[in-house]
Amino acid sequence: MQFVDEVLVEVHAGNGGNGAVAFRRERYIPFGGPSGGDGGRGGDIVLVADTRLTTLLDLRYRRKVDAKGGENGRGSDMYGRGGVDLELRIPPGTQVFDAKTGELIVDLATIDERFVIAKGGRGGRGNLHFATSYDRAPRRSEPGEPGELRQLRLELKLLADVGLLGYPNVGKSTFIASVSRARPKIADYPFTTLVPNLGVASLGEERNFVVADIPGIIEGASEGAGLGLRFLKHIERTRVLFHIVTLDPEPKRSPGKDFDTLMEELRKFDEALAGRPMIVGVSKMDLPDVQAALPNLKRQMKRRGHTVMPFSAATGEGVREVLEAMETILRENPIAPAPRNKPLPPRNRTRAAAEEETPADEEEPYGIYVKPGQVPNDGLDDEG
Ligand SMILES: Nc1nc2c(ncn2[C@@H]2O[C@H](COP(=O)(O)OP(=O)(O)OP(=O)(O)O)[C@@H](O)[C@H]2O)c(=O)[nH]1
Ligand SMILES: [Mg+2]
Repeated sequence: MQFVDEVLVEVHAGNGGNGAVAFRRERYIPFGGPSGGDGGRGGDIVLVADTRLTTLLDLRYRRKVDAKGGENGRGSDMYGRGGVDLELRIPPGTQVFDAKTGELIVDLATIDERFVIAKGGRGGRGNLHFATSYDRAPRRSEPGEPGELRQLRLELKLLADVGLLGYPNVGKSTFIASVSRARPKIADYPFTTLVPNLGVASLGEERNFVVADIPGIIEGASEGAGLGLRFLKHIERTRVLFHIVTLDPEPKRSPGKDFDTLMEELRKFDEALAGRPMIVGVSKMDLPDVQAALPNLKRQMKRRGHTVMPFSAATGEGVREVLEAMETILRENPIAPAPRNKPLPPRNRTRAAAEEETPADEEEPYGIYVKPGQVPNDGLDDEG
């Protein structure tokens, strides 16, 4: 299944029906008077946050959504039927922006929340409303009002409590797999994870929280290197970040440097997100090289104001302590921070991605698009 978390869509609510001009013509009733009914109201477009949805995929191919217009009024005092409201189901956690101004219209973060995003036009009044003592045969009626037309930009920001952060291959997906029923693809190469995964971690009765695993981040991600930074939006609602570092075979890297680079990229994406409470974990503690490097790493991180939590998702060592630390911070921060209220800048596509695209796709600057063959798993459906 494709995971789409950004779309542009135009919504057009139904136009109101026109009011009618008609006169009563019945036997034995001379000068029967006006009988043109009102036009019906145009249908609204209503956004509904539906938990069964985990992506904005449905909207990616719709681009334009129209609600039904109201019927015109008719003679014999008949009113036009109103247009039915059109419900657009979107995953909870979707922010809706005005695509032109960038203004945040609504953040649908509550399950089953509904919001009228485009109001249908009022029906016009028929001539039966315009009779006066001076004018008993008015030829006047009103046209229906047009339905509201809006260009929207939708950004899905997943609902999660804890966000995983780290370079590719540090073991983010292995961690989420070890603490939840999420079964993301895990492999010994960078960018194994292409879409976010959610998992519910449990510390026992009623002590559950949702962890979000996102693709790895590398130096230059803010300029589009690797998979870029756009997936960071999926941890914007989290209350604590779990930043994982470890020793990497790449000689130019070190855990301390990786940490600084990633924090710099994080700040470029969103200062507020970089200031979130953070736990720093050192993964793969079952490996002797990592054990040997730990004392030095502890000193390095201490200088940066962090105590590290060593763990191994392979053996389970230290994992419970990490979950307890997460839970403590969650308890101290009961309210989920609001994600930022500005849309992401237009996508800075890599050349490879641009080359793969068809010309028709080129008009569409937004949207993360993962080919079915590249998707490592069902993404969010995995969550138990
Ligand atoms: N020895 C050991 N290897 C681990 C541990 N955790 C992860 N690995 C290995 O490290 C490699 C990368 O693990 P992933 O979980 O895919 O890493 P990731 O951070 O999700 O990587 P991306 O999705 O590419 O960003 C895999 O080969 C894992 O088996 C661990 O605790 N011990
Ligand atoms: Mg991964």
